Amino acid sequence: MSLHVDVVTLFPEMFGAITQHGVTRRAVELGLFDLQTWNPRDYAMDNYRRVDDRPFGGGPGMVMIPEPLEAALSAAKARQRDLGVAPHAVYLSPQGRPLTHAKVMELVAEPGWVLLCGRYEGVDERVLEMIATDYLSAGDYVLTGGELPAMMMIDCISRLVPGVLNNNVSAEFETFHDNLLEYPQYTRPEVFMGKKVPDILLSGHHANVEKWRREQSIIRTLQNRPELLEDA
Ligand code: 9D3
Repeated sequence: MSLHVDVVTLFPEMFGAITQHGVTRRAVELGLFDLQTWNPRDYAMDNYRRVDDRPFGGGPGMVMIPEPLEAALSAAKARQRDLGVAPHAVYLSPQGRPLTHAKVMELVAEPGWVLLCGRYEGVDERVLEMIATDYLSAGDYVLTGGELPAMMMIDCISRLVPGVLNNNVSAEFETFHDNLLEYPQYTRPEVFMGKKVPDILLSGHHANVEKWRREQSIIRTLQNRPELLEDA
């Protein structure tokens, strides 16, 4: 299993943040996931390489014009088809549904997607009607574009691809399904600046350790995310 991601973006260099670092970089090196970017600017029609224009009807800011976007998206979809993937196009937008763990599980079942990152005030609606099959948001706060949400999405999906992480992720699915936050972690030294590791973790009593961790998870969830317990 390997994941094919094509990203349409005016800022392709930003994606080095995931392809050049850490677990995601290793996944690329192992051939477990590949990422290609397509810049609408390279498909601009005029001498100024223009990709934006003023919105019809007035209003602040600029809108991404349809022609270069459509051309970049078609190139991205063509690569997906060449790889034998039925293209599935996601527009990252504050108007989309917020990305959740459940949605990530749905997405990781797909062999690939095309991600469209908007800039300026947004994208000409006609391109979205023609191409976008899904609209996803990173949450209810305002960013300057879709690139960081796209990278968040790629990051959290790629770590679920078998072989990307060394440990067994299926166990991890279950803990998230419990709707509980994680328990606190400690490592050496046993005493750091006068602060000691909880005795129970040094006791070697596995059942007590498990009980303590579960209690800590519940306490943290009650304190920081009580709404998770209502869902459970
Ligand atoms: C006139 C209102 N516009 C500015 C406040 C709307 C607007 C346009 C473009 C707001 C944000 C953006 C750029 N954001 C994204 O492209 C984006 C985003 C986000 O801002 N928050 C959470 N998830 C996402 S996914 C894409």
